[in-house]
Amino acid sequence: MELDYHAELRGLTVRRPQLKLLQDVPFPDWVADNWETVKNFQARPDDLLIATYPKSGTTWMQEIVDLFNQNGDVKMCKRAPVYERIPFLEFFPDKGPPGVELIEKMASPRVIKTHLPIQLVPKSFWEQDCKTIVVTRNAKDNLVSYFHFHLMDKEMPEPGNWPEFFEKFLHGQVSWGSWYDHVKGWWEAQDKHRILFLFYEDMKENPRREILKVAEFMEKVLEEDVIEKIVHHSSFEVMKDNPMTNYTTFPMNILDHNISRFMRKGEVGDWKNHFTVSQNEDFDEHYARQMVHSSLKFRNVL
Ligand code: PPS
Repeated sequence: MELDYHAELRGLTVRRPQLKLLQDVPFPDWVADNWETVKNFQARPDDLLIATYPKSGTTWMQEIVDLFNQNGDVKMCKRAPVYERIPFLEFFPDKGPPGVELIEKMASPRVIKTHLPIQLVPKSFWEQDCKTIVVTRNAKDNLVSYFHFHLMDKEMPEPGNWPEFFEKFLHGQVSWGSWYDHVKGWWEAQDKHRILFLFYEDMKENPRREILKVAEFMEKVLEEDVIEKIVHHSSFEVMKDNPMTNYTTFPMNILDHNISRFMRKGEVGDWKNHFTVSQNEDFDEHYARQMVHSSLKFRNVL
């Protein structure tokens, strides 16, 4: 699907952004430079937020939620690319409509994507008591996926090579900051806000079970055949071949699928193909220190 601004984006010489801090959290400059607009965003009570650390299953959840909202009508879910159907709150492309603008034009009930850590979510979401679905992914696979995404997405800061990116991720010197702070922040907010907290690994293990949790949270009662359809159409195999979910509609000079596909592998445990033995030891030690006081437990993905 060719959108008006795609042609303009295609004509651009793409510039990798710098990282800029917002309340000590690093962001691509296009988030930091537009912060007032995001901060002042006005949520509505029936807005549903999908909040994730980047590369932890956002697009997967976006498709599941849209399938629910369309009662499993696959054709309706192909009406536009996923990034138009469920816009990204803090996204400000060099050309084309910012996420906030797309959201403001949407009819309620709106579904909104964000990668913001809990402390930076615009306060109107909490004043309106909005619901949030949080998806998290084990740190090792999240890191590997994030590295590959940096390689292919020119809207992300220069990643450096794998060992360099590995160190930056560990120390939270990447866009949207520390994975540890992000997941712990959302975990701890569960007693304050209406949050459904899910794990990518659980979704892989038993998508139907996790999809039913989403249905309950969204207060959706659907026939069994619709649930089955949602499970099928949100599977990695189907989503990777669907142009409306696999980001191939986005201009290639920005998202270069020849370097790495957006729907890359969709697996649990891919970190083993990338971590050296010594990186793994360093990672485990660092992880234990970061997570020692948290009740948030990820499964060991061996
Ligand atoms: S983003 O850019 O932050 O919105 O990316 P996000 O969607 O959070 O993460 C992309 C990774 O999720 C994988 N993915 C899936 N895995 C399993 N099933 C489904 N349906 C699915 N959809 C997307 C995608 O392949 C990326 O992970 P990697 O490990 O890189 O393959």
